[in-house]
Amino acid sequence: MTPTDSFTPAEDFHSGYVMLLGRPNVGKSTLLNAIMNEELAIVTPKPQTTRRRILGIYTRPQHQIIFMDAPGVVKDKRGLNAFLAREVQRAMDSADVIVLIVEAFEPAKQSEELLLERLRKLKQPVILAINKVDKAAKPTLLPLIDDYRQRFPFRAIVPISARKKSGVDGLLAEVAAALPLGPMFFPPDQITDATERFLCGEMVREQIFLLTRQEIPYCSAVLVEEFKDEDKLVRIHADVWVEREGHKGIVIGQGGEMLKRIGSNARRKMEAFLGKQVYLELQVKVKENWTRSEGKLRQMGFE
Ligand SMILES: Nc1nc2c(ncn2[C@@H]2O[C@H](COP(=O)(O)OP(=O)(O)OP(=O)(O)O)[C@@H](O)[C@H]2O)c(=O)[nH]1
Ligand SMILES: [Mg+2]
Repeated sequence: MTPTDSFTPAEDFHSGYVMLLGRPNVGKSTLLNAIMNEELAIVTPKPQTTRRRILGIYTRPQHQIIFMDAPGVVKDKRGLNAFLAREVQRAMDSADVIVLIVEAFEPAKQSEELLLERLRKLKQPVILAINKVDKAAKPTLLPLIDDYRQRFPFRAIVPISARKKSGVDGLLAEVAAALPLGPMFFPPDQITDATERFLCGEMVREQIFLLTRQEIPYCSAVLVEEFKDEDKLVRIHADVWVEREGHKGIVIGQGGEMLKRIGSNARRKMEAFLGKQVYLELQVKVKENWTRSEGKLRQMGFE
């Protein structure tokens, strides 16, 4: 059944917030999308793609699982990274269950050990999802599972491939079994807390991540200034903020070529998502060193 079918919630309904936790690039957002069967969160090959936590609300007659996709955990805690760390902490604080995601083709690293140390201080059950098994050599998987089992009392360990959507049902079953009894927090047909406006801004940022290089993705932010749903058309104006004049030139590109590509790719995704024609206008603006200034970060909504 689909979540929009009407149903009567079970008497022993379970619900709760489940955080997807892990280093950057391990596949948290890919997993959220695989679970929801929707492209909710943007996914790119570059680390630190996700900046704000978004919810994926998975409702079935037995339970409502509210997944939180959050930024990856990084050591540096300055500027924009301080905001990312706060987003991680806020999600952790509100989680009933934590799913720690690691990569199957790498042995546990120092950075994971630091995460485990943090988790040892918490009371919530922790489930380990070993992701990207499609990329790992099979014989390495069992020793890796053993290694993690010895490091931490995981409630369950589930190998998955978020990209190939394998193992995801098994993970869902483990998560559902760890949920407390609880009410339906959101209407059954609501799948996220993110607005269309925010998601369209993310689609622009996704293209910046995919099409530009070096520091550009990390010093760019997209703010949707206008989102007008007219009869047959959605009119969207977004500002792309960068840190320096030089960055502005790169994002615009020769003869405006780069900005045109970013815009037309993002617009196509928006049209598929909104099911309507989109008129998209992008403007590139400079805010000197915004990723390093507390005041400017606040002005841009990174609080
Ligand atoms: N081979 C393989 N690649 C995967 C899998 N899951 C995710 N990826 C890839 O890993 C990269 C990062 O995926 P994301 O979902 O953006 O990772 P994330 O953990 O959300 O990253 P941040 O938001 O930067 O913290 C992308 O190129 C994905 O396509 C998987 O199961 N197998
Ligand atoms: Mg992500």
